[in-house]
Amino acid sequence: MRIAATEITFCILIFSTALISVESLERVMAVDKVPGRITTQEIPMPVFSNGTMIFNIFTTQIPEVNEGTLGTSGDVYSLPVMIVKSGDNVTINFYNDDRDAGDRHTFTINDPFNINKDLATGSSAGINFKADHQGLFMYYCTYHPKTMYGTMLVLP
Ligand SMILES: [Cu+2]
Repeated sequence: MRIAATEITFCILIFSTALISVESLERVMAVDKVPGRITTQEIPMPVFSNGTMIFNIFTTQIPEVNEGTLGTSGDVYSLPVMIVKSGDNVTINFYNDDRDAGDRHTFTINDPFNINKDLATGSSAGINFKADHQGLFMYYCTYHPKTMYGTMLVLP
């Protein structure tokens, strides 16, 4: 049986259409896989600020972290995120509630706020400052910076 030229052409057409479809699909998927691609959208930020924001932050520990075996402390802050508005008067009540007597912890933010409160076990302090710089700022403990940190977002 002889295959007509039109049938071959038809088969090639079907095959190439399928290839184009797969190629197009991959291209679309590749676009979505581009690393670092940023899409923007407006996200409502519920910040109930009346000009004064008060946070209570405790030292705490991730349960079952074996410092000797894992080679890291399990110390963390009870609050990893703070959101305030620019111009807010911020009060942070910081409590060193560590179970191990003698473990010091700090609440530290570098420039432009330059806060560094160093507390012994069982002590607490109130930290007051004005959120007069917008942006995202890290806070951390100088003794346990690998595990004990958080971010403060100061909205416009
Ligand atoms: Cu610490």
